[in-house]
Amino acid sequence: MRIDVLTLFPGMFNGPLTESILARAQDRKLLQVNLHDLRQFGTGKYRQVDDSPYGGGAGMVMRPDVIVPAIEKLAEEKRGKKSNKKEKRAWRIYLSPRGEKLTQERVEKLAKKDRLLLLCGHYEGIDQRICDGWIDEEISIGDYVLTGGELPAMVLIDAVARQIPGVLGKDESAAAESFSKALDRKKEYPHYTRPEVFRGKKVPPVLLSGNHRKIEEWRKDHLQ
Ligand code: 4GT
Repeated sequence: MRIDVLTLFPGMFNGPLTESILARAQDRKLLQVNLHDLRQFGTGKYRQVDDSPYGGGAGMVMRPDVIVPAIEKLAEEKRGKKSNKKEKRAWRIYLSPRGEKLTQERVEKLAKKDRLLLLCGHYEGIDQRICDGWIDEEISIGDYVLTGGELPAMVLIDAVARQIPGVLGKDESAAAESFSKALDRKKEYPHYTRPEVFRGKKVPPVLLSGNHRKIEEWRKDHLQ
């Protein structure tokens, strides 16, 4: 899958994208994330991307004449540089607290797309005309307000990437499967690992017994 991100702060993505499973997914070409600095599309000497709101009020609003050409440049259908294969248009998402809630169901739908374009807002947000004409879906990661759409975009990338076949290793997939079944029931059994005794607190003995039927039973009885 190819994901293009439009943001004023591309540097924010480096942590999450360069560690662990997301780094490995990119190395293996299962996931390609392209970060684009919105500042490059800014207007005038100072590459301005935002302006004060019509009608007055606090804060700044990101300008449509900056954002829309950027979306058009990145999301359009085009022929690949090397092959002649036509790339499909990207599914364009604006991360916003007013969007539809990001659920596992929505994540699984998004994971089936070939390309995503994620637009991250800052300040007071973006001019409404951008949403009305050039965005396919507005998504929120929860009912709280953040300083920008970057963290929500990273959450979305992480959740979608782990649905791409091959991104999780065999053990990770097995663990993930039991976790997502547990998520369906909104329940999970308690997990324990070494050491057997930690500051006087023991691991439940049944888990050390090797009796898989009993372990299964214990786990069923301790869903929380
Ligand atoms: C929260 C969310 C989000 C923000 C969320 C535009 C300016 C939006 C700041 C941005 N806050 N974006 N996507 N809950 N803030 O998903």
